[in-house]
Amino acid sequence: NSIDILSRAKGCLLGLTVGDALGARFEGQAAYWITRKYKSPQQLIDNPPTKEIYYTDDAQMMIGIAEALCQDGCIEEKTLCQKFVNNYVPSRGYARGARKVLKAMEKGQDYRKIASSYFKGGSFGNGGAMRVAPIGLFFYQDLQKVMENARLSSLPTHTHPLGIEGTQLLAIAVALATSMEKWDKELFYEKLFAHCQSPEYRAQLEKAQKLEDCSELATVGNAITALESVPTAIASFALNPHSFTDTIGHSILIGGDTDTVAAMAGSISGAFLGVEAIPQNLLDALENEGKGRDYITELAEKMVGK
Ligand code: 8NA
Ligand code: MG
Ligand code: MG
Ligand code: MG
Repeated sequence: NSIDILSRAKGCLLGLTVGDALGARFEGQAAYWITRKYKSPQQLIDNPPTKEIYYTDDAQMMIGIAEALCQDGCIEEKTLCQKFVNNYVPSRGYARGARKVLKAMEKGQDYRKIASSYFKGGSFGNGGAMRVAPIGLFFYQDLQKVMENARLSSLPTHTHPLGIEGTQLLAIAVALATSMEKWDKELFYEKLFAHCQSPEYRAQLEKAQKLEDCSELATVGNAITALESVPTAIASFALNPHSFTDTIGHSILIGGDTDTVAAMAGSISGAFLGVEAIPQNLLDALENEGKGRDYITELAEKMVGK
């Protein structure tokens, strides 16, 4: 029952988008409030809080990366920034550093300078990682290319080493999920550790690997920083490798940066399980006008040459 690459590509991009769109309804809330109403992932996925769900900056910037890859076959900074700017709609919800950098890009100013100085040492927010999935998908057969293109995709906005490394690790997780036929937890983490550079991420991945139950997921973090969200998304997938519902559901039930953790986890899960694993009611609820469900589906087809 091997899953073909087209289904994985759609699963990856749409998995990210529905994770973002459902998670966005809960962004910034405490787990306590969310779990008062939703007792399980299944309950949450079966009863989305609104009839339609709309994606945020996470999927909007992912679309830019996918478009840039379709155009150039690799990450060219100029193309990528053009795509980010063309797609930029502030009302989708961008963090403050990201807004500054995108504004500078839009005006043709030195965005690199702003990106590296707005926060000391550059941003280590999860904005590089939240959008990177298409790179893991596109280069899944060559992990060196995944690392290099993920780094390049981070640099226009996220220049802090912890921001870049989080972006690379999420891309590697997507690439591994895309190529995996059978779930192998040991191999999955082994390959992630092989691409890990800092003691900070090593410690976080060790914590993630040791988790035995989703009730402990929040201990890895649910924050807006890459270090406290990328390993969480990876863990949510690795704890629920056979269920898209449980992967994004648990990512949301822990509260905090729910749209982003669910987007990242959803992209990994969708790449492993294929689009058929995404609950139909969520796909039906996803916005479809403009660059919505159908457009993202076409992007996935283009990315794998179908
Ligand atoms: P970013 O680069 O502004 O970083 C996000 C946040 O991380 C910053 O606002 C800071 O609080 C913190 N941060 C990053 N680097 C540093 C540093 N060197 N020193 C101190 N603090 C730092 O933006 P981003 O693109 O990384 O953010 C991604 C997040 O923004 C995602 O959660 C995404 O969903 C979105 N977001 C949107 C809203 C909204 O308005 N709806 C709210 C939160 C997050
Ligand atoms: Mg968002
Ligand atoms: Mg289930
Ligand atoms: Mg977020």
